[in-house]
Amino acid sequence: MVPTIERMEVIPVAGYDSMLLNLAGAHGPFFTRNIVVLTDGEGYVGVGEVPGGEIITKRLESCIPVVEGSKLGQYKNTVLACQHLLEEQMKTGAATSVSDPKTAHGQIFSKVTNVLTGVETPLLDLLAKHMEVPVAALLGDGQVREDVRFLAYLFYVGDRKKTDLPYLHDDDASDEWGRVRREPALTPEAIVHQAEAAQERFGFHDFKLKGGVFAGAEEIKAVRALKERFPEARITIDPNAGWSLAESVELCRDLTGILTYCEDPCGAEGRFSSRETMAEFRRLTGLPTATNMCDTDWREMKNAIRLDSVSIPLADPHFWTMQGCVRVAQLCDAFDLTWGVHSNNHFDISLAMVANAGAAAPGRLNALDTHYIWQDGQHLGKEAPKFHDGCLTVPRDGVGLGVEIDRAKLEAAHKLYADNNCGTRDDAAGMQYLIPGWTYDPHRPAMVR
Ligand code: GKR
Ligand code: MG
Repeated sequence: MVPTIERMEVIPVAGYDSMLLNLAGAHGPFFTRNIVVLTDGEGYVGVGEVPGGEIITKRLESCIPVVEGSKLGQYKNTVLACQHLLEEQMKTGAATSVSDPKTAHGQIFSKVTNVLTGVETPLLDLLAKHMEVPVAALLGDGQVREDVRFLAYLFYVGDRKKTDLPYLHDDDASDEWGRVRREPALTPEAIVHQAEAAQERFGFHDFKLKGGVFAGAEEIKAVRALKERFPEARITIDPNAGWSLAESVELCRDLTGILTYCEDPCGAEGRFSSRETMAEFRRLTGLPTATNMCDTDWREMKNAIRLDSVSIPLADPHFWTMQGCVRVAQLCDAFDLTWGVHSNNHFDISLAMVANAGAAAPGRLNALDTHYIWQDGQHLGKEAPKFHDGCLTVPRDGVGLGVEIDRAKLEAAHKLYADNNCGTRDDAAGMQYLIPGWTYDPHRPAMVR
């Protein structure tokens, strides 16, 4: 007998974050996510995690009547029915009072796929549990690896003591990473120290520095310092398209052998699209490019490929869906591109989603992005994820996503969300403590005012 989905719960949650700096400002003390829990008629539970914010919560809730009562074996048709419903809502503005606001980074904040991933993932988790296989075995052409490599995502960190916001501190004395991730990091030396501490705890071999904070030349000093300290590492910087094409070329043209690739150095300029400027950057510097900004759906992908703009599409399952991001990996494999993954702050469920997608992604992989190191210790599952040598393992004999939800932790994360009235991410608010009256400018590093 094929089980039926009896209950769909949509639970907005929050976790603690450090004062991480980026082009859009400073992360606040809390990050938010939406967790979806499905329970079927046999008592099996499937989970999924997608970006936070009320719009996504409401759109997920609007899918409940479609999902509840559906047969698990029909999961693809259930996702399809939700897609039709959501596309209709997008047209009419239903299930939300705001229509598609853009984030400061220019990526669409609430895509249909953000919500669909929230339906698709727990269905896949349930199905995999019934079939006694890992979710990776149900994706693409099946599981191709067990060890999935991640990178250390380094950030400049603001001084929380300059705010009266409830940032977490002194919460983890277990090692240097526990301490360093809550302290200000505003120099190349501090970034190298962060990298050392992250490597010691997690074993990473690759590093990504979030740029767009200080003047480009200053950030390139940090990149050079990282390469000097870790000569074997693959190193990248991501200013979220905050540099002009001319500036990006000026900053990066002599960095072959230092910068392995460059993520979103520049964006649209006047008559030229970001896919055009990225292609010019590639040609003029000889450096591979990665993006989570100009190649985020199939239409953008089609144009990025025709223009040869992107070497490493960062196909985050949260905006491509689980099946969709593996489809991107298959395309990368066939088209001599390198598959990677974009991230935002997240809990362990998203980490497991990315690991399972990575385990099913054929071909050459870039070490995958994750913010999880900033959240390590705040897992919602019964067991904490364990990195070894910079990798997470998705065992071939594992079951489902590999996260057994801890109801007490989930409830506490929801309480944190509700008690602090957490809404949509607003990095300008934190930044205004550091620079009074600060406003976002997509073409100027956050600290350059
Ligand atoms: O967490 O500040 C951040 C990042 O800047 C994030 O918002 C980006 O979406 O990590 C992302 C990226 O690679 O651009
Ligand atoms: Mg990026």
